Amino acid sequence: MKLIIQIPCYNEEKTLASVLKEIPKKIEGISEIETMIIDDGSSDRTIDIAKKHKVNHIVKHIWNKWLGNAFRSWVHKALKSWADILVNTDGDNQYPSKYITNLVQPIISKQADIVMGDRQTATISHFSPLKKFFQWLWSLMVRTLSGTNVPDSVSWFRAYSRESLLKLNVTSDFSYAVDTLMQAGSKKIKIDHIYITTNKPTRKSRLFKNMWQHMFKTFSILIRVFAMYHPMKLFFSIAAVFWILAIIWIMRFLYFYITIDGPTWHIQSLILSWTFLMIATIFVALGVIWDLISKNRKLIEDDLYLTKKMYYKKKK
Ligand SMILES: Nc1nc2c(ncn2[C@@H]2O[C@H](COP(=O)(O)OP(=O)(O)OP(=O)(O)O)[C@@H](O)[C@H]2O)c(=O)[nH]1
Ligand SMILES: [Mg+2]
Repeated sequence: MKLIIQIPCYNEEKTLASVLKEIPKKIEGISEIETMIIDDGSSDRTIDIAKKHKVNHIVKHIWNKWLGNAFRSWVHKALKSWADILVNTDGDNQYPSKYITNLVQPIISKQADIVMGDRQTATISHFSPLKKFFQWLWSLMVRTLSGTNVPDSVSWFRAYSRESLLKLNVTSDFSYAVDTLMQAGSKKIKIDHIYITTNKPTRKSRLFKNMWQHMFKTFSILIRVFAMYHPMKLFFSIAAVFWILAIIWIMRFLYFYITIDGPTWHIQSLILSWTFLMIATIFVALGVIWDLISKNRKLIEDDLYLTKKMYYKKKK
């Protein structure tokens, strides 16, 4: 079995060497271990450091294309290089590389197709209580919407089987963290997790300026991907809210109509109720249309899976 350990790099000259040095040289059940970096338009010496440490695959984006696009590049390279397992870790040395050995075990033993490193965020001393709360809330939301049981949904420390890489089609540009989990849930790709600890922070996040930006960007991806795979659930839930509002206002109108005023007054309630009903109908229609589009997407993805299987097949 061949394992490729991939490190996305955006100006990581200071920490890349320490990540590379700690990567395990041998893992039971793995016959080959190779390393890969995706340099996403770095302006520092990231590439020189990678070359100095004999990284096997160096992919260079000449300008910064963000992590979602980088994901597509490294999956393509890994599949082309016959990787059976792909591991992702961070270039800032956030995740101790010693855990890679445990991370790949469920894939080697065919117990799972994706394995996540659970940082146990509630125990991280440098996280503020607010950050811990939001990390917990966020993971709960991702778990609920994706139908998975991942405890730490934004952990970048992950292992993927070749099969899962063939099935995942990331379309978000900014990040792949949520996209991959939502797809794994709806495509019934088995996810497992192991407990890990993290190293002390070496710098601030390059991906997000602050927690709010993180929440906003990833939430918009979450909703879009959820709509892609579960359009009926999303649009019918929104329609239900407007149905309830319509019912409340029509009841108000009827109450006054029957008990007090007769037909002349409270006509505004009737108009409001009618408006809510029309909005609800629009959302139902959107749900049906989006559902048809999503069915087509499923067929296209099935086709893509077979095409990728042929394209990335080992030549004898
Ligand atoms: N391809 C690519 N990688 C990036 C980009 N920005 C950051 N990275 C890399 O993605 C990994 C995660 O970025 P970090 O800045 O550590 O962000 P984070 O891990 O979410 O934040 P912390 O938890 O604070 O470390 C690192 O290896 C970065 O070098 C980018 O624009 N493109
Ligand atoms: Mg990091």
